[in-house]
Amino acid sequence: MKPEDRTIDTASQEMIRKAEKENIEIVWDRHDLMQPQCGFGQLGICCRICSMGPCRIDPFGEGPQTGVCGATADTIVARNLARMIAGGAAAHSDHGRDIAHTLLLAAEGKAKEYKIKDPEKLKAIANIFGVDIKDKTIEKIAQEVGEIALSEFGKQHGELKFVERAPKKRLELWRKIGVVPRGIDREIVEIMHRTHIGVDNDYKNIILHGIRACLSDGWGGSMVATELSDVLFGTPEPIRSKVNLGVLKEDYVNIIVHGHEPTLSDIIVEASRDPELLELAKKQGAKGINLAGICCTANEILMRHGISIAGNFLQQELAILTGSVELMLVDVQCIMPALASVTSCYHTKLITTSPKCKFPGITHIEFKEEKAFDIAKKIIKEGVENFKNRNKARVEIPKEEVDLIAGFTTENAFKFLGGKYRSTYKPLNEAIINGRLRGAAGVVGCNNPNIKHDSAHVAMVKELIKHDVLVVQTGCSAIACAKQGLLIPEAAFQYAGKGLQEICSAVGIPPVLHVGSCVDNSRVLIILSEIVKHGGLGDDISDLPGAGAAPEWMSEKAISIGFYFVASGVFTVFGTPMPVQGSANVTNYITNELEGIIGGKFAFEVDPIKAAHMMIAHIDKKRKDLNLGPVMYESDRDEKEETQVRS
Ligand code: SF4
Ligand code: MSK
Repeated sequence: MKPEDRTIDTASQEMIRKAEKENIEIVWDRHDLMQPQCGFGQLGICCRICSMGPCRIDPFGEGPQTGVCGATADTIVARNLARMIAGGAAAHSDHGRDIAHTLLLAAEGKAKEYKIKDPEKLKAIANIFGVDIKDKTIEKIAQEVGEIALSEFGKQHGELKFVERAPKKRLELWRKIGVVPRGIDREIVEIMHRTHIGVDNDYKNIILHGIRACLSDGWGGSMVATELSDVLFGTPEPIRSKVNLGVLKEDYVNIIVHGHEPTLSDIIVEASRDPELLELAKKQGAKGINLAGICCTANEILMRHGISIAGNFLQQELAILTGSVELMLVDVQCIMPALASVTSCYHTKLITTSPKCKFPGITHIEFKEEKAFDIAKKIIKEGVENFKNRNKARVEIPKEEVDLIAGFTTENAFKFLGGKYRSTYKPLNEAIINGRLRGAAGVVGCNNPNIKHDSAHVAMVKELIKHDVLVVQTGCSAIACAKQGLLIPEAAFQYAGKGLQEICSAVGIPPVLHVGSCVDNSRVLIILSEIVKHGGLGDDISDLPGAGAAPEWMSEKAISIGFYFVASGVFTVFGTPMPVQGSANVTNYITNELEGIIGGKFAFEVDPIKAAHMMIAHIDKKRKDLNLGPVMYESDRDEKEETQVRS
């Protein structure tokens, strides 16, 4: 397959060619070698939960229709799906737990490099948690908030505290159907119990518990991660930066952070500016230290410090292939095991930093909050000293680097729509009500070599904004669209419908708003709740003219995110289908019946334009249900499209 068929990103195409030339195996080669991929796995009908198996159901109805224990395709598919939710919710939530732990250490003075950067947000969370802040120091409040946040993970009874932020009607519905999470860890453990051999055999019952667990991610673990990160590292504000492999610099020491957690990377930013290290870099013949990121660690330090992004998930090996990276340090999640072999083809040092993520034979410098700055400096020093080992003849850095604006949040995103001085969702609601905006959509998630890299994100988002749908993004999807220039205000003139264009030009925002990393999908839940709260668009999230999508998803975290959006009332389209189609009942349940139960449902559609139109149709239906008038300028667009077709 040609590089142009692998990715739409020209910088990535260049590096794929380099990999071919240098005979270095990368993700697309391994994906080719894996063909044909296991059909039983794709349909979700293989089970290896106990050692009477592994079992598999014959999808053609000719062979076995149950496992050795008698489990049907419905049970097997639902169990596998629930375990994927558990994996995703666990990853996000463990991230949240670590941030809460850091907050506590900072409050107790045990992690001196961390300060409370947003005391106002801390107080707001204290209020939600029921902490009396009167006459208390910020540190004392932080300590109490940290303790409560940590206790949310092990809580056995009651309800998670953040569910109170959902619209009243939504919370009542969750209570009625018994899916309000009690404790974050509890719901994840219960998935593992229910899906053990011989426990829950009712696919609907299994999925409903999956919903309880994913809500403990979105309205629990992920929300703890986002909110407490804002408290510790500062709530982002809109900020300009650059994206794509061209951000790597030929004459600088290039250091890449990759993974998800901001705890170390935030300190790495500070350490990379340390005069002693900069001096050392100069002594090595470099002009300085250039920090860039991959995946969501990148999004975290982009949002708060404007650090450039080298690329998204499928570019992690390609960054190494530039031959210009002295050091890649990784924390947790989405870190390909293949990095060990790709870095071994260059001078690049790979360093793991989390006790949860090690590679055989790879240097591990364990991160400890108590000594954060010293450890960050030690890691950067390794990179700086490695500059002399760079083989200049093998350096090839693509020129692509594109401007973007990131740093939108629940607090600031719509302040802009209301003018600079008002932090209110009213103008946004009014724009939807008067039809200048059709609605809003969240387009999030990963890359996946099953789909041409970045193509689905970009095509879908362009189609949505063309139809006056304001798009909010997180994760690798935001990076994909940033690389194509969609995250700058000027993009509105080129790609957006006239209504969205008017709004973007009036307030100077891009038509596509970057709201952060994977855990920051929790910001979207709060944005949706705020829109409901401000009125005029129904009284539940499921009433809103909105939709969600993960067009190139690949991780279990994406499944958990998808489920918590559906469980919050959002119609959500996934690109490649989830591995459920081996059970017609489970497929029908999550893509159809669930809507009658919880107000949201899934659809699977690989074609991003068709998927965008499914979202637009859903938004239009919600507009109609709300008795909203027509979308402004719709007839102009129809005319323009007709003219384009005629010419
Ligand atoms: Fe087979 Fe049942 Fe064991 Fe799964 S739990 S491996 S279906 S016997
Ligand atoms: S990093 S989970 S590939 S979005 Fe958050 Fe990207 Fe998906 Fe990882």
